[in-house]
Amino acid sequence: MHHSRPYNAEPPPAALAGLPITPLDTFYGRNHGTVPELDPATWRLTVDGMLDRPLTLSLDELRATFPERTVVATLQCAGNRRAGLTRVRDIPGEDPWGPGATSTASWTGVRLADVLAHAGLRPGAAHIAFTAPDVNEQGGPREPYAGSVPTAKATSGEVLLAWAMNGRPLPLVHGAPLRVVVPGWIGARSVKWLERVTAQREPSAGYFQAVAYRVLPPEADPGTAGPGDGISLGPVALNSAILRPGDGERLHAGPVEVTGYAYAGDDREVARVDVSLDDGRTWAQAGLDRPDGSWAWQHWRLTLDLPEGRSAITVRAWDTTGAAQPEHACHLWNPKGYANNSWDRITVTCGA
Ligand code: MTE
Ligand code: MO
Repeated sequence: MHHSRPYNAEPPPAALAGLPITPLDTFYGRNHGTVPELDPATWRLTVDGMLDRPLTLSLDELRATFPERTVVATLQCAGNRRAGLTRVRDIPGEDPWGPGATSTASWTGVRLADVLAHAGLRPGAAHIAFTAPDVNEQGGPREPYAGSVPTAKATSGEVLLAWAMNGRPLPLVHGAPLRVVVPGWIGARSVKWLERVTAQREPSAGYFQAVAYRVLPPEADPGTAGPGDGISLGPVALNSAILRPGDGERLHAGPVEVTGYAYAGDDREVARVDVSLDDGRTWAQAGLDRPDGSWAWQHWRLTLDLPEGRSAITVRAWDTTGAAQPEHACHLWNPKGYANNSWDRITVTCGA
């Protein structure tokens, strides 16, 4: 748990280990304001902007009008593994999340593509913006949560407006009655408690699109950053982490199974995962789960013969474009602490 107000909760790494689908009571929670309690009976979704036929839909109408789809997708916060950046240099005002700001669920809803096609997207509508009623309480303006994705992503088949998670009604903290799920993109774009979808020329002007969730240059002061500063984050960077054993754990020398996840965002997939016992001079290839569709993390495992004393265990992944993770967090440090995808490293101590 990072905070109860707003509610921000990170599962311990071991709770995520080995499970392709994260149980609902384990899935991480990331909120910038107070969870709003919307009444599903009076709630309506407004679809407006550059459309031929703007829509207002109840949840029943949405479900009756469009075919139901289920997608298994990982959500990953851009602040996942920020703690590794904080160890390089302090990041005031942002929580030091470990490797558990990511989880995977099977999401059921309708395709945003189908809703937009029904509403008749007009030429020039290059971005689809999402708006929710919860108000930011974590620095920056006190304004409702908003974000957007380019229309090319919004109209790809994998982007859902979801009302169910792991076959159960969407829990309130995860966005009931309806949330956006943007597979392969940073979690911030998967807007919860969705009230409005707007087709527009420009990206959302909301704080979490225009100012936050952007990679500022190291010397920038995040307190004075303005709209459009830095690099906007979209697709998730290739990443991997060790989930078991735990960092600092005491074990018996001999064979020990090491497991974790690897995840390549958007249209890339994880191609290989390697583990090193000598800080990256030599590597052994881990066994990798087959992908469950292309929107979910893959778990990996390798049995290592650990000697007595201290061992450092390092992991890195490669993706299907041949790119590998960068070695050190110091090369990635940025003032808001986003997108740390450097090699993950733990140390364990083995007794006889
Ligand atoms: N949607 C709203 N309305 N308000 C929020 O604070 N947080 C975003 C996104 N959607 C947020 C939101 C962020 S930063 C992430 S990482 C994901 O939701 C987290 O989703 P989860 O809490 O279901 O894990
Ligand atoms: Mo996030």
